[in-house]
Amino acid sequence: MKKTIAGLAAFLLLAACGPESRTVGDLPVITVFGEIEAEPTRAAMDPDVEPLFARYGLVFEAAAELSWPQLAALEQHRIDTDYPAGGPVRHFSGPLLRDVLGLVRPREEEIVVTALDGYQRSLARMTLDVHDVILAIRVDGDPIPLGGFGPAMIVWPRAQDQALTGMPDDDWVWGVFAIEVRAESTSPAP
Ligand SMILES: Nc1nc2c(c(=O)[nH]1)N[C@H]1C(S)=C(S)[C@@H](COP(=O)(O)O)O[C@H]1N2
Ligand SMILES: [Mo]
Repeated sequence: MKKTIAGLAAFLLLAACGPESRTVGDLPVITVFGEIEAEPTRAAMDPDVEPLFARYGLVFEAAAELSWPQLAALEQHRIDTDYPAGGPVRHFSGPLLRDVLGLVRPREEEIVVTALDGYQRSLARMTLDVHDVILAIRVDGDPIPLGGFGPAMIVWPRAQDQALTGMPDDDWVWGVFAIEVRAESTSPAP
């Protein structure tokens, strides 16, 4: 009898941890969509229940989601740098942005990063190969909360990489929650 109950408990535990269930710790923090090779982990954007994606025009048929632990499992890099520019030096850490993209295997050369407040920047993947840009998930050692720079922030090694000396803060995007991979947009004819 004891064995049966133990067996049942084990079965229920397994069932609860099946692929359909998620714990808070596995909650996706970054949704990557567009021209990626990775197996999708979710279906199409649903405007009825995903108002933030809808508001910012982030429409997709499928996407790969990345959780905080997945980002933390990649090799972590630390960047000590001023932010905002000329302000206090903070200690940011997280995976290289190119390693994050490595998880989803981009097929195209441009990424468009969208933040919780709708701020959006596009970056060439080549730039991320040349400079050790990170997707910071910790600042001064602590996970970055929502309402602060979280869930993740693009941080550049401007104090370490001479080519970045004096760069402005425009491409330092905090509150990153979505990344689209797409073909590089050609500039409009003059
Ligand atoms: N999510 C988000 N990130 C952002 C911005 C923003 O408006 N939203 N502004 C950028 C710019 S242009 C600068 S100068 C710095 C600081 O912007 P802030 O002073 O408006 O926060 O953050 C950068 N990252
Ligand atoms: Mo700015």
